[in-house]
Amino acid sequence: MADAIEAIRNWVIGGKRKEAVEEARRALAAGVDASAIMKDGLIAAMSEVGRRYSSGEFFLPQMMIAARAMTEVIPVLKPHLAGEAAAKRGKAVIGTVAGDFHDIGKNIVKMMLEGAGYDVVDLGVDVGPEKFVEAVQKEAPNFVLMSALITLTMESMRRTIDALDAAGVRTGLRVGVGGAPLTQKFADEIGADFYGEDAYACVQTCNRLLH
Ligand code: B12
Repeated sequence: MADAIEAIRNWVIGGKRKEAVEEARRALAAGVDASAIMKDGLIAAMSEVGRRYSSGEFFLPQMMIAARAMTEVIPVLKPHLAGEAAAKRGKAVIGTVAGDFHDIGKNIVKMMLEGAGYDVVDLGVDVGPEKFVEAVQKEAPNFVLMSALITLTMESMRRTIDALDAAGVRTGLRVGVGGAPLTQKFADEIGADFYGEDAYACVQTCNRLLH
């Protein structure tokens, strides 16, 4: 079981998408838990890729092919992660903030929320404050969820929260933030309602806040 997860992790790090997908299918068929593949296989692979990029062992093309391999394994896991499709719970608007094109984490959060019964309106990547405000006015969601992976783009979260406040749409709306460089401290500083370390924490917090 640990071997299968390690193999998936290594295929993803090496950008071998066909092998990663096949290994994931085999592991699932053998009864390996999909969330363990997600956490210890895929997410761990991306941490290692980030480490190698920082240390100069990897360059952008290697980071890109690893990301593509990860993106292809996710749909294989999806049916096994969705769990009990609960009755519709609430609505969330989600996006990666302005200046930032990383969307793997955001897509996982979206997938987990949908699996837990939420309607999720996905604004995509590079989403500016105005677009978040417009979406809130149009969709009347329970949650606005913002993702950022680059330290510099975290400031877009603050601008978006300020814009939501200025537009007077914050009542009854909970703003959640996440992404690898985020911290609870930063979330508090910018006036977010919550920070989530991972997609599981995000779903749990949304469930708690709705009740
Ligand atoms: C894959 C990757 C890429 C891919 C992105 C593919 C894609 N479609 O997303 C590619 C190769 C395209 C890329 C490009 C770039 N990247 Co990049 N990338 C990464 C890498 C290796 C992994 C990110 C990832 O997908 N992680 C896996 C996911 C699952 O984790 P996650 O996003 O954190 O999400 C989880 C949680 O954080 C949480 N979460 C996420 N969002 C939310 C939202 C809410 C509301 C909540 C509650 C929770 C939550 O739940 C998720 C699942 O559990 C990171 C390294 C790292 N360690 O993060 C660098 C990294 C983020 N990239 C970096 C850089 C510099 C870049 C580039 C600028 C490189 C360049 N020179 O062009 C460009 C950015 C262009 C842009 N403007 O966006 C730097 C950022 C440095 C910094 N301090 O700001 C990093 C840290 C690499 C490094 N070590 O230097 N990148």
